[in-house]
Amino acid sequence: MKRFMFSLLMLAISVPTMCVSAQQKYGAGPLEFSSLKEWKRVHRPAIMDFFLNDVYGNYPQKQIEPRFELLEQSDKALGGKAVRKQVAMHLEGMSTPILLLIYQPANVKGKVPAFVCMNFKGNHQINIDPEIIISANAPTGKDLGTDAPRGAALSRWPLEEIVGAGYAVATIYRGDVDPDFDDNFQNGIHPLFYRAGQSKPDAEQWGTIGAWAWGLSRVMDYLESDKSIDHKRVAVVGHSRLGKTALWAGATDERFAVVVSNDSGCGGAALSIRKVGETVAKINKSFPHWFCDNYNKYNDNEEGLFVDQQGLIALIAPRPVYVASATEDAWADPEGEFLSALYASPVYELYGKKGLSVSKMPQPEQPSLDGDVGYHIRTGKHDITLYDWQQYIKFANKYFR
Ligand code: GTR
Repeated sequence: MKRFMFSLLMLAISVPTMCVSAQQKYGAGPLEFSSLKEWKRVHRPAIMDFFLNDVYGNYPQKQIEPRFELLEQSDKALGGKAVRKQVAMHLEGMSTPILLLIYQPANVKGKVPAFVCMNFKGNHQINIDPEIIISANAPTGKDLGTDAPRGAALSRWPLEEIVGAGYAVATIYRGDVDPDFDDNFQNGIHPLFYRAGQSKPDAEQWGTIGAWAWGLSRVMDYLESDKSIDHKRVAVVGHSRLGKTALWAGATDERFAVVVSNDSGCGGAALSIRKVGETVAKINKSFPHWFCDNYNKYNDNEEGLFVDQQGLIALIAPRPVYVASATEDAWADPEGEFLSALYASPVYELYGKKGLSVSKMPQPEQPSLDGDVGYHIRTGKHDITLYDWQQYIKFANKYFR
């Protein structure tokens, strides 16, 4: 009897520490736990559930597998330095395919690693290459686009540098997966997954960021099928809203071996609790389609968040993650981005990895590349530049070369 009472007592003591009730919160501080086992068994699932149910929304249960059609291939791209491939990813029920554009180093033996990165305005804006097929969904404007002519985003896509470093670049246009405006989820991929009678996602179902992340996973499906690419050495990179997307894709799809967030800000790497620059209420007002409806619970209520965005970074552990900021990007709260990386670091250490190697925000152009959590702040505006890419290549090289 005594023994029974003792066991009951032990149970009463141990249970509250081992399961996380809805009232308990991790908040916005460092994520420190006593063991890897506890992280994996208790905290990681609780944090994942929170991001699924209350932030980006759950992915649908229904599986749709794309059919891949190679539309075009040339080994004379980028002045002969690259092989270009263009693949249509057809989804049953969608009238237009997701167009995948790949540049990979020419004349190499063996499989190459890759950066997967979604683009803002259509594949044709990443380079002046006249062979890039323009998506039916892309904003082309008059004469191939006042809005996004060929090469409009050239500075964001230093292809020669990336391909020259031995990497493939694989990109899709966000609008091929889901348009970036509030259309009540009538266009894009959401309707493909509705149950009979459903006309928009439920409060805990995915918004547009979730859909974009799903699209990045379909790119990974393609890469797994391409024998010239090493699908075990794939980094997912994204800038700004697509940086939020890269983090979410990295958290939910463990096939991405390295994850990079460039100036991802609110709803990305930045801690929400600080309310510096963009806030949860502001982002939900301007972009009501990005997150799931439940995320509105945290408008002007950041204290109510079960865990802050450091939890998102921790979900990527033990895979290497890199967070980057820019000095003139106050809207994205550089310090909040840095602190998330720092506060997720203890989880990396539980895996025997090295977290961020600095505990104070570094000076501009002083990248912190030693740890498995990397960080830099660059001088300048909200953008993704050659300097940013050079750090991502160095960081990826640590794992892929
Ligand atoms: C801004 C938005 C940010 C960021 C940015 C972008 O308007 O407030 O969250 O995502 O757009 O994607 O460039």
